[in-house]
Amino acid sequence: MNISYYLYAILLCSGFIPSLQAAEFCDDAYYVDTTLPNQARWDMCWEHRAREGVLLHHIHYTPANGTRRMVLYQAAVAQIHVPYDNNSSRFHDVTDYGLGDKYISALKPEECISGKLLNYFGKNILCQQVQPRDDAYSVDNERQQGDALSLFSVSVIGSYNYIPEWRFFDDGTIQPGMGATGALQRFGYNSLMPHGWPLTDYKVGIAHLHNFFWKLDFELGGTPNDDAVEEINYTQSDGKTLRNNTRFTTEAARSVDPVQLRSWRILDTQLTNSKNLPISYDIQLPESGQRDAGPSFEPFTEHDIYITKQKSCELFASHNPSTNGCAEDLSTFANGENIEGQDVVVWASTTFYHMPRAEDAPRMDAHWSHISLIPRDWHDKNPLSDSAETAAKTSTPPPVPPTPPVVPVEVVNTATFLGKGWLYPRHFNIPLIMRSLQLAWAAERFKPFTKSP
Ligand SMILES: [Ca+2]
Ligand SMILES: [Ca+2]
Ligand SMILES: [Ca+2]
Ligand SMILES: [Cu+2]
Repeated sequence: MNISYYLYAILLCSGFIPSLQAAEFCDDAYYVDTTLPNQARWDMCWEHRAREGVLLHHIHYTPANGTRRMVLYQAAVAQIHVPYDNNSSRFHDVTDYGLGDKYISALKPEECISGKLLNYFGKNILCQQVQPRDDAYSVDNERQQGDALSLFSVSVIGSYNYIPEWRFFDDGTIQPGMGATGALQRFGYNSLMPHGWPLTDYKVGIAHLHNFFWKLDFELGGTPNDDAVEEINYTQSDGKTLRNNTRFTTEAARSVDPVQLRSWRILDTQLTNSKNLPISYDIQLPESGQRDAGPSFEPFTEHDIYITKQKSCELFASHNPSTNGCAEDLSTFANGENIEGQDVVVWASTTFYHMPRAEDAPRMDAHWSHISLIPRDWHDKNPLSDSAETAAKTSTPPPVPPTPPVVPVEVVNTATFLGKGWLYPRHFNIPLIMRSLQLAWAAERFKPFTKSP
């Protein structure tokens, strides 16, 4: 043992040198370990694959001053499906080309400002950055800046540059995203006008969908066989909104429902926070304004989210290698198997409908699609706030707002308008009436209340 080792050991014991946590699940070169400015920490391993491009595994989150727990065992892009409106091409970019190997770009330092480039066999393919993510919260005079760890790569497939990005927020939120930029891929003559948009004389940009799929193999708390998935719907009755959670016992294929405010969550049936509520993650598909339920020969497009029992050969949402009897796509992965006490996988998707426009040339803007994974009861309270429970602040109610001036409402004969096809008398100042009601309600609500002895 030489003298420098002694010196290092003394410094380490005395706390002068931070102890570097060695990667448990991969070589140090493929280990990402980031502590964000407010002390929340994310650590995980990454791997390069020809089809998925960069795949992440053993994803752990440690809240500021909290417990380190695994969230996802593995997470990857599972397909980019691009059917064109004139049915001329229906690309399955991840399986039929790939996000990795020759399709993954070498990133330059200027593409990864203030970040760190991670390399795979001498090629810098992944950018690791810490980025501000706007306010974590802003209450009274207290403002907390939020930050996120971002990991992105770039893959060039045809004329498109895809940017798979994973953002890990300091509050535990995970936002898988996909940017699409580069240039338009397909054009046609004027006869294709119904399937696209005129760009120049005799040239029509053909419209298409980008269906993005992710395979999310959650493993909450590092235990795979005790995670369960619920669907949450809300129904309305007499002005009241009622919540209804339904737990899946078998594999499921489900779709967004904006009317029922539908979302899903994965929860651990054993681990709870200090309030005895199961630790969980909400799964939200908020960009549901565009959907693709394609032709019958693409049954995997029928639904937006699939819950399946983990199978190592089920890798891609479509064009999955069906050798050795493996199923071909999501519609057959979800074949009714029991998922109670099993290792479950969530396949989530979102769609971007791309109608070309003049602005798409000569350089197409990066259009982004996201899904959101948000902690629910993972913590005991907002992990970024040191404030005591908020109850204390409600002891002093805010001042009662001044009574709004009375504005005469002009009543007109509805029949006049009904005759012209109007459904309500438009001379009513609806916003003003709403505002008056709102103020009256607020005045009532914030009256100091007295507790009965
Ligand atoms: Ca678990
Ligand atoms: Ca199955
Ligand atoms: Ca799992
Ligand atoms: Cu496009």
